[in-house]
Amino acid sequence: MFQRILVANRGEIALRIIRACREMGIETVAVYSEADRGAHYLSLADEAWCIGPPQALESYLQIKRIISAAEIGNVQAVHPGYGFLAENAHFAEVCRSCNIEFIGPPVEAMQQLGDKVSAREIARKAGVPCVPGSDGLITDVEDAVRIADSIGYPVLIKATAGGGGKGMRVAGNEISLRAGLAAASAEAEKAFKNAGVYLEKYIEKPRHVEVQIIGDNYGNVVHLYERDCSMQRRHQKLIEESPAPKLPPEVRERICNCAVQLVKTAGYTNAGTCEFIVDKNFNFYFIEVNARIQVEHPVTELVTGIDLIKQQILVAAGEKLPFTQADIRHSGCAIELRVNAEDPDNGFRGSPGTITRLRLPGGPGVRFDSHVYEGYTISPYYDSMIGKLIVCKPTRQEAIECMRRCLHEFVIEGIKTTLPLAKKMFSHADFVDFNVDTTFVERTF
Ligand code: MV4
Repeated sequence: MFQRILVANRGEIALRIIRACREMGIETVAVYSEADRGAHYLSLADEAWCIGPPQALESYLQIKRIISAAEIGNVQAVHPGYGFLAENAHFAEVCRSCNIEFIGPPVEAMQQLGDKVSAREIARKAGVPCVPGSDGLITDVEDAVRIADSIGYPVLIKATAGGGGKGMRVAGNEISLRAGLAAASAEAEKAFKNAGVYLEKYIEKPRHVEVQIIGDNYGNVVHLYERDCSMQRRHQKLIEESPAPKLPPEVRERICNCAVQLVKTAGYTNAGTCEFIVDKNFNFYFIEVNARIQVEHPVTELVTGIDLIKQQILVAAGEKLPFTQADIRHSGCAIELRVNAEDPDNGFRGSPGTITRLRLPGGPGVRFDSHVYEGYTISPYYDSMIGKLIVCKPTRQEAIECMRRCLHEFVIEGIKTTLPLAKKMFSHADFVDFNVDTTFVERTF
């Protein structure tokens, strides 16, 4: 087992990893930028090293600085968290070449599944339903027109190196397809240094359902059931929950088993998420793999009782999974609300600043994962999420009532937050009845 782990991240996920390590008797080395100097979570690590100025590109994204901190800190492994370098195959390679374990999937699996076209090929090989579309990258516009004619408009042009909605364009007819291909390619080249694009039939108003999986280095892969993430705005998830409401049991079973088949075929190990879209007839289609731990992992932890961060560390240290699929029980309903320092009355623009008053909710089944405290200053340099409020109750109705009670108690002053929007979402009949899809939030609020 590792004696020391470097936490190559910041904020709530850094704190989450520090906490898991402490419970496992593993020491932690934290890294921080000038903007994060003095944050209380750093004092919970055994050591903390400044790796640069506030800009992420000069600090948290600087591979050589992270590796230097790992060397100085004399660690055996690095946990990348999510975002930053978490899905950077080169970083994983550099770690392993420096004899430092990267707590995540093998480099090859990360590369294969990180490329959306190759992920689709692996899905097809694994017998996992994919959206009808092009077999590979679009190399010739006339080909694309032929494919679009056969699958029918509207089609989605997607960047193979993209993901999470980046580099996607809808084309409603041949003219917009021709224009869209050129624009999407140029955008992809600029954003990802990879102009490759592919086509998919555009599934209108889908639900977004993702399956948590974890695999060890001995070929054991289990799923930890699904999460519905349809409540999102501009590809930023706001609410995630498990189980996915109103999903027929046999669809649930199939979608979870597809995720296991897919990652087994890819030789993927450690924690990951297979993302699907589900149409109104409950047909589901594989979209992409997120080769990292995700923001919303607590939802799964609460309904399965499994500590995903600890399992990641155990798997990276070469342990077998301590459970089989038959051991995994899903019980209750967990709902997560992301709390962002944004101003809903001003286009959700960031609202950094100092928290002058903080009153947290609590009680049975309430968890708040956050690094903030009264007097903490939210930096403008990073993601606006300041914490996640997760509730777990026997039924969805009770979970919603509990979330409403928490929102009634929750006080954050000194900055604008999305709490007022959250109160509206949890009181909206369509959300309570779960008549929602990925366009609901933008349509309704
Ligand atoms: C789609 C889709 C509909 N049809 N693909 C968005 C980012 C990535 N997670 C995959 N995404 C989607 N892929 C096809 N063929 C719908 C989504 C989607 C979405 C699209 C637009 C606006 C919000 C969305 C939220 C979740 C998924």
